[in-house]
Amino acid sequence: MTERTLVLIKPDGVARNLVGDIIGRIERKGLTLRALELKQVSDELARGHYAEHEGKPFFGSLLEFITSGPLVAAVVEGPRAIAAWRQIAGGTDPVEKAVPGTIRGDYALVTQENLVHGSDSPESAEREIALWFPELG
Ligand code: RTP
Ligand code: MG
Repeated sequence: MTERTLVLIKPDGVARNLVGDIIGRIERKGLTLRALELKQVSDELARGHYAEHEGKPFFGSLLEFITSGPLVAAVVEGPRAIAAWRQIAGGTDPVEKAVPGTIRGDYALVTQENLVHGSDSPESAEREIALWFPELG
């Protein structure tokens, strides 16, 4: 079943010049780019994107991090795209959960600066794509 998912290459990934590597992994897996944009995120968009984490102890630093510099936002499409992209990304904690061979497992050390984001369900994907790329709706 063809799905769409929202991909973010977070500010740490852009600052570390990992955009080409990360996009390459998406393309080599066989997933297709449907939208791609370099963007400085506003506090409002960051709050909307991470609404599910409001009230958690790391919420403030998460907002600060995601707005700290330009990021890359993309819509990626393919069979089981949501799970496929989360598999390529690796688990949230880049040492305890992400395994070598994944983006986080290969390139990240701390949980906040874990380089990438992917929608975690079809409902999240629909909400996030509408938020980041309203023109695709
Ligand atoms: P994402 O939403 O970015 O794809 O990551 P995820 O599903 O793997 O993780 P999630 O639980 O949704 O958390 C969102 C982002 O918040 C930061 N975080 N920090 N300090 C902490 O304990 C903590 N927990 C989460 C990470 O940047 C995580 O990707
Ligand atoms: Mg998440």
